[in-house]
Amino acid sequence: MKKHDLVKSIKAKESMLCIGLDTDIKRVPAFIKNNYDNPILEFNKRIIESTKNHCVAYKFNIAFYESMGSSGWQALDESLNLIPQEIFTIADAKRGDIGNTSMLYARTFFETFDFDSITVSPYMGSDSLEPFYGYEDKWVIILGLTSNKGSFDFQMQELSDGRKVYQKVIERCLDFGTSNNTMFVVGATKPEYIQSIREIASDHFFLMPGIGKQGGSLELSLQYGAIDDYGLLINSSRGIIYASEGEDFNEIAHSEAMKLNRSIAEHITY
Ligand code: NUP
Repeated sequence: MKKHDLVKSIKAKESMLCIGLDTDIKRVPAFIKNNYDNPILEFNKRIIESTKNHCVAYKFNIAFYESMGSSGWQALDESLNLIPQEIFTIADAKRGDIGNTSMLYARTFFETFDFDSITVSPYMGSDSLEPFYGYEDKWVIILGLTSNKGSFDFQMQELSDGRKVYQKVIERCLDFGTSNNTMFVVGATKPEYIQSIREIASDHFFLMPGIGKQGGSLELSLQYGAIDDYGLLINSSRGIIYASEGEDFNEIAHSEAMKLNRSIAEHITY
């Protein structure tokens, strides 16, 4: 997908919402688990059907699928095929390895599965990221400053020149791609640092997880992160897909998505 198509879709739908399909078999309602061959697929099918008009992206956290073995991979493949073309898709796989192995990760998520983007870990450096850039209209989403508390262990460490590790990483990663094919993961749990990332990556999209269960601030994240072309995909996974664990889970997911869109629109002009 091209950047202007993503921006157009945000404007048309008045939504920056990315719904996380972190579909955990343990949280799939019993009536689905007991009645369908592939409950993960059926759960996703209902969530996608009820929310597709109210979000601009779906993020599949790959761990939830690979943990299920072959039925998980099948659910991933078939769920992906249910997503309308104009919705941006993310393989949240957090990959990265020596070049020839990264090439296979890229092939997995860009060819075997036709995702628009993949999340990658920059820890192994330039040659581990380059293979992901070999695809037209595909995006590389680099872990910038993550939402978890462990981000203080390495990402927040100060270097001898006064910069933090995450700042150096993001700055260096600007050399690998452009704002037309690169995004950064920036956690909504650390809004006070978002401004410093905007100073480095002024027109890149940020994929922003961490609102809801992780306690991130939607308001401050939008205040510091949003730009003229929006520049943000706000992710919510559990807060939408598990808002109800009853038979109405898809209807409640629909209303939670609408609610989140309204909360975002209080701070954004489309
Ligand atoms: O820094 C990150 N934080 C984070 O939560 C990077 C991520 N990719 N994620 C993912 O976003 C996490 O793995 C999960 O899939 C989603 C957040 O889910 P939730 O807290 O909205 O349920």
